[in-house]
Amino acid sequence: MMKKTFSMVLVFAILAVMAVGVVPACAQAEENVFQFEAENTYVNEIVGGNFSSNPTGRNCVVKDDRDMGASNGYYVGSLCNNGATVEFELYTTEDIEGATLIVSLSSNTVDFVLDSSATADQYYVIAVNGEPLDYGTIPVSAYGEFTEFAIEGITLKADVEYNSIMFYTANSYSPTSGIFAAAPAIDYIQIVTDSDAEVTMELYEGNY
Ligand SMILES: [Ca+2]
Repeated sequence: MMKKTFSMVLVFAILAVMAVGVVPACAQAEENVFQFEAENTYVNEIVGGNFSSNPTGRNCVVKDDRDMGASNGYYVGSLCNNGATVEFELYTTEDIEGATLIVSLSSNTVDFVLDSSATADQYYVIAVNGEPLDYGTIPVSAYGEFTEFAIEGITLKADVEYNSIMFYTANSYSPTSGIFAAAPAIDYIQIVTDSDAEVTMELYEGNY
């Protein structure tokens, strides 16, 4: 009898410890969202492309006067030229792993299906710290509403000069006269993380 009681006490004790141990895991991890506008990046060296033109630098910062729903009223577009690059320079107070990168994209030229495969006609690079992301495909439509696409498994580092989130036009796809590459219009990016890190961006003033 004595032995049985002791066993039951032991079982309850173990259950109690398990219950206490389970509480923090059940608590919903809080997600922090950091949003950065493309129009606030360093745009001065962009050599873009739109219908038979090559807008450069701040001319690639476009006012959303066609009601595409751009955050902050502006986006970076006219990137249809092989080599056109938009780079977000991010800082984080702590290393971050397993974050989600949200990209808000549309097109201010024609419809595209951007593809992360290097052999695809519409090969378009989105890279974090120089590593191209395997995002599959992203469709964008001409003057369509800006739409968010999520890419998982992002790592950012605290002890670097800055973290580079780079958009790079890596093709010479020509679906119609006057268009010589597939590329999106970029509204903003978000970093979504359950860590306590603070993420900021190098802001460039006076682009619009
Ligand atoms: Ca924007």
